[in-house]
Amino acid sequence: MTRINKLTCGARTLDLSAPVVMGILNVTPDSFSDGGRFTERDAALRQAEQMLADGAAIIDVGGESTRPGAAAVSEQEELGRVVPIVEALTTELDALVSVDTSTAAVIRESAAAGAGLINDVRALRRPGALEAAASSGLPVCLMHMQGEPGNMQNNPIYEDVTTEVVDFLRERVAACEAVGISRERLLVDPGFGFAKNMTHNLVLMNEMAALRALELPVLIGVSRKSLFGKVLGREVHERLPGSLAAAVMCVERGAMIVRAHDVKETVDVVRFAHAVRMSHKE
Ligand code: 9MG
Repeated sequence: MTRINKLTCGARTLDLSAPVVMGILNVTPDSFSDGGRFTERDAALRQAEQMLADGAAIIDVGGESTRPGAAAVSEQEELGRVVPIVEALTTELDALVSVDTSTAAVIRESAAAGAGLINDVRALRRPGALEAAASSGLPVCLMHMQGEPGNMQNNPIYEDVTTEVVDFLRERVAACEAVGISRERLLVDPGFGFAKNMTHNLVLMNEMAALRALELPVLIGVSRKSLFGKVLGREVHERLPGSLAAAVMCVERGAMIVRAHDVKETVDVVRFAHAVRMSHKE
């Protein structure tokens, strides 16, 4: 199997010779304490600066909440939230920015503003998204999800969750290749917490090494997810230990990018898990 060690992300390069952490920067109205675009921009810059100092290799900017039941956002609103922040992070912090979006116009305008990666929880299934991603020239992370964030937790059903996730991702990789997005530009993500109950998430995590069959870098997101509420009975603010344990298990099973809120702690556990994986008898 050929391992991809470097990803060209627009003007920047992402080194994937060891696993890295992607810091989460939500720019939804409830993400910062007070309103007003100037304050939001400033707060976003400060938060991103801290995540970079803590060791994040990528900052993932999202303007549409993907939580179950979250309100839909218009294209104009998403553009207004995301694009100025992408521009600020790339020009003022020289950051490698990924954009968490499914919207064709946001993909296009974020790429023009300097984004380096598209992170799509809908795996480019919205109208125009495949074509927008193709013409952006950027790498794309394709995530597995059944349904939409609004209805995805309404009794998701799988016969074999891992096989179905791998088959879905294989089909989306083929759809990308059909519009000219080469495999060198693709990453895959099993979509923990998206249309999966507690057992689906646990089984998928245990069997995650099956994604290696796709021969593409794997990104995962587990940070503070409701899985830790279900398995451990923890509230959102108490989920760091569970999130770190899951990050380690995913790196052991081959994940190369870990999406996280708590960057400093996640960088440490990812580095340690990688050191163990790479160790050999002298
Ligand atoms: C935006 N977003 C929220 N959770 C995510 C996850 O698990 N993976 C990816 N790629 N994006 C996510």
